[in-house]
Amino acid sequence: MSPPRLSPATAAAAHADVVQPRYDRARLRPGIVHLGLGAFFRAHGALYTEDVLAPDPDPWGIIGVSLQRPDQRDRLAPQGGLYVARECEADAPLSRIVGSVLGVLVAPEDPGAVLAAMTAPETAIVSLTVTEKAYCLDPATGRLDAAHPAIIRDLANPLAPRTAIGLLAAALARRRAAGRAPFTVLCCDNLMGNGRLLAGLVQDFAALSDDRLARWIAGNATFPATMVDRIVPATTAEDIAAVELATGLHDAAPVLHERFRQWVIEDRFVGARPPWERAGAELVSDVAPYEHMKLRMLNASHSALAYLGYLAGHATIAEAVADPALAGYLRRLWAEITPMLPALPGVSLDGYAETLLTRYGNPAIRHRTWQIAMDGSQKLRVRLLPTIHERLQRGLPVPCLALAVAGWLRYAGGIDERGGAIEVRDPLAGELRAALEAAGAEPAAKVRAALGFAAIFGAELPAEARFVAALTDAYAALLRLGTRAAAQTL
Ligand code: CS2
Repeated sequence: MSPPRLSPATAAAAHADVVQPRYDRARLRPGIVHLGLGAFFRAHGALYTEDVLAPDPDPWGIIGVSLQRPDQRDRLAPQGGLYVARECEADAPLSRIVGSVLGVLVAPEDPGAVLAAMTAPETAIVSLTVTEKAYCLDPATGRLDAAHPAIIRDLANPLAPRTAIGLLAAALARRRAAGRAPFTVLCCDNLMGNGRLLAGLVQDFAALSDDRLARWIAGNATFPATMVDRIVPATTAEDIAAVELATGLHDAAPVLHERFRQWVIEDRFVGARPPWERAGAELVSDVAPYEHMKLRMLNASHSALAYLGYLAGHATIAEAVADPALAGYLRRLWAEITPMLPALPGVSLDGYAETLLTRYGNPAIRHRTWQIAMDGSQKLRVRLLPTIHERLQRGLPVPCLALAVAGWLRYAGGIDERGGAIEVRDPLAGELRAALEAAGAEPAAKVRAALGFAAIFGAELPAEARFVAALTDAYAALLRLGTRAAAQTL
């Protein structure tokens, strides 16, 4: 017989070692609206919040918003918003039932309901994890891409916006019209200077229809920067079965995550906020050095391992770092990155790198290289290219960084080392592949074709002969030697 579905009525029947919410869910008030209710937020922000919810009436329940599809709502609604978060560590796996998400709205189905939730007087924070491409950013300027089709659509439909930027601007406009204070906008995506970046995008959007609104947002709302970290692979059917076995309940939307977590938040809120520091969040005045460290060490090496690991035939990050050729490369890659990072008092970058190796090697976390390889056109310029730029400015070589970019280039071509097709997921996948095919077989021509994508590489790096040469060498080595040998040689 299959076990009962997780819901408020069945939660108490979970196995005795499953951690239950320690507060009265009926007394939670929704103070946070979260845009982009994916696995990451449910295993990170929602858990920090879960950890600080008090037994008394608590104003920090969360309304989740899906910006595209109804799937997440369809899975969570029959469970009354409850889901299992399972910490996957070989020594002591731990399952808990999470109650901080009170409900899920689907923006394309009912944008009015989303705007109403964002405009409600009790909503003090709107947080976001919507992935890099959802910011509709013009990479050349760091400002809004006003020609983006989704932005054009939202500008023409002010009552029914669908992008995160359009929703934020519309909700802030409503709050202003109602004489309410704005909310704090908490960007939790892997973008450098994410708070300031998002503030600019929302102001740009507002200015396209109402200059005074743009000024009001600039003067009244706050957009703290954050650095978020926890490894949370996409949930699979096997994960659902494992959680069922571990808890005795069927959950259609569990999340699996590592034990490690980090959340560094710029302490700049319009109004109240949950006492997240009680759960270990670091509230600081300057997040930038933490962002640099995390984006340029963790996310950069993740992307490098995703492309090179995939090409070398490794399905997961754990498999990739178990390959001595790639583990050795990883250490040399970090050795190119760390000298470019700002110092962080009390933090050893070598120690950070060692922790990353242990985290990546966790066999209980099946983080697919294919998953991390997604949207490379959006990720390279945040994770890898700034370090390359800075090293070249100081006259330093970039062989390992260039190999990571070459791995992306090989991957974007859509054919793996054994001639099999790669399912490339990227907003520029079609254009990139066409340009690479048209360039012919010569490495130098392929590199030239890729560097023609100014949205990825900008104008300066493609004009930098040392970068072009390093990338061409690395790409040629991948073709000539294969990925593992190229990673060992460079
Ligand atoms: C990963 C990140 O998918 C990716 O691109 O690099 O999601 C990474 O797992 C997180 O940023 C870790 O905090």
